Amino acid sequence: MVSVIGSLDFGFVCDLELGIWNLLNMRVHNSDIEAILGAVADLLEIKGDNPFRVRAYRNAVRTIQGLSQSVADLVRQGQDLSELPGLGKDLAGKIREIVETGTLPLLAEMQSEMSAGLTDLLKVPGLGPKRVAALHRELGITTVAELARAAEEGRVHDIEGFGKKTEQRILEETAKLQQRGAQRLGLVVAEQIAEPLAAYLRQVPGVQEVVVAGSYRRQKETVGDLDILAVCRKDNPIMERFIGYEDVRQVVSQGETRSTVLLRSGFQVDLRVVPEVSYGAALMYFTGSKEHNIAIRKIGQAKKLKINEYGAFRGEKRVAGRTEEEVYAKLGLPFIEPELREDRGEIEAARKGRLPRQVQEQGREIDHTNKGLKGFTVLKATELDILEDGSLDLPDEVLRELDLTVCSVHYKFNLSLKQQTDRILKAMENPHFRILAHPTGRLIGAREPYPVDMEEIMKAAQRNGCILEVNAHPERLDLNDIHCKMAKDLGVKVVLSTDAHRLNDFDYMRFGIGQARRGWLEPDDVINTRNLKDLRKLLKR
Ligand code: DGT
Ligand code: CA
Ligand code: CA
Repeated sequence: MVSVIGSLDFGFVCDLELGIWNLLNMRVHNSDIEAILGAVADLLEIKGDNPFRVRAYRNAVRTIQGLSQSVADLVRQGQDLSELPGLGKDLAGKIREIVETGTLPLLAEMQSEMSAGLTDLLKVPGLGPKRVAALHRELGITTVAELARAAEEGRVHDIEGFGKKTEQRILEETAKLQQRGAQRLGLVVAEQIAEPLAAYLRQVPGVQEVVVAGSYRRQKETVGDLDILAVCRKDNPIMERFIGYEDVRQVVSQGETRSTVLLRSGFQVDLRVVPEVSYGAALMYFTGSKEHNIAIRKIGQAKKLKINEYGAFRGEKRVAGRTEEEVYAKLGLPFIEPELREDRGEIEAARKGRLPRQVQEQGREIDHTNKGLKGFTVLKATELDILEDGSLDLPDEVLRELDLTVCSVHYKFNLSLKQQTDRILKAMENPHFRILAHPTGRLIGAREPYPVDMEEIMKAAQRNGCILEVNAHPERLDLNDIHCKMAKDLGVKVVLSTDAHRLNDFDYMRFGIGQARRGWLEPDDVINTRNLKDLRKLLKR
């Protein structure tokens, strides 16, 4: 196991917080960098600058488009960008500047010198930089709208090299361009926008859950807009925080439970706030697809159930809505994975128990991978919700195939101490229960731990051979130091885990180690220290 000696000094902690703040709030996406470099190339070309210089910028854009990683992450990791194909020292420095400041002074200079709308003119099919330059010089045109008007008024065909045919084409193409409006985003860019925004919203105090629904959750190949769902009370400040997000350019509409904004890129994001009782129904509704929803509602009608984003209703009475599983179950269906929800036969398959077995599929893939690995083994694991009644949210026949389960309370934090404790104790009786994740559910500075009798839980863990997590994420640190000590005293083993949602998060391990050391734990108390054979023994119940 890694051991950490000494402590972090204050300056470092501050830097780190700034770093996280940057990451969440002012992230520069690859698409931003591409847009800036592309705009420079366009303007240089319109100006008639050195063609080699123009090409260098175009090549840089292509290089970034081909990256699967975020350039901002690479810079943060200290990677020398000039090692990337097609990037010289000069361009690498400019990209760094964009990552660090969000802008490029060179572009601003050129724009003030030339006019920003000129780059949009290049989007008109048939117009290259030379023609754009001529339109600008002869007619002072700087935007697509101005060009459309000039073509309408017949002022374009007189310019040398244009003619009536070209003018007619410009008229048609500018009309199309103005209609088409915003573009759909690919999954990589959508993810670069969605995940930091969701993480930012999760930090708002009192927010229990934030999910990006819509076509993004269905993993459709392109995404028209983001549909974010948050669970919290109506009086929560989340809407204020949403419209205050650094990347927001324009607030299209703002309400108590629903707001829409445009980001700097012009991309639209909808946020809806729903109460816990409607969470599953709302998630289903806003995940879509629309076609799937319509088919689902029809099945509901046949069973005299009204299904909408607030729940499944029999008459006035809400009979389901808290989880998606619950709503599907009311319709006599098993849970249908979001990726399948396109009304392409998935409902029929669900009814007949013929949905693709995606958990098992992954298991087979892991078996296959392990055959090709030496000295390294991938374990099969999953995180499970502990439902309100203490059951786990996957059936036993799936759980049986796994090496490891991580079980956690993700909703209904407001039960009484006895109810919450009983819920977890009941879950631990399931023979497939292995690890209790972030056992108190606290988010430091944002959410209090839910009331729970930790001593009872630990005693049950000891009896049943369950393991407690020390979640190393700096917002959680759960178990905390005092609870680590308690686990040791009661003979309960712990596991350190980072709750990593991205590669860099693995570095959080050091904070978990810090808490474990503060709780007097030794290597023997922590199952991460075991070799595979001993680990497997510990994971058996
Ligand atoms: P997109 O944004 O074009 O990539 O696709 P979606 O599926 O994210 O669609 P969007 O953003 O218009 O709406 C989000 C979800 O809301 C959609 O998947 C299903 C639901 N929804 C929207 N409009 C309707 C509707 O008219 N009827 C029903 N049943 N559901 C709708
Ligand atoms: Ca959408
Ligand atoms: Ca939408």
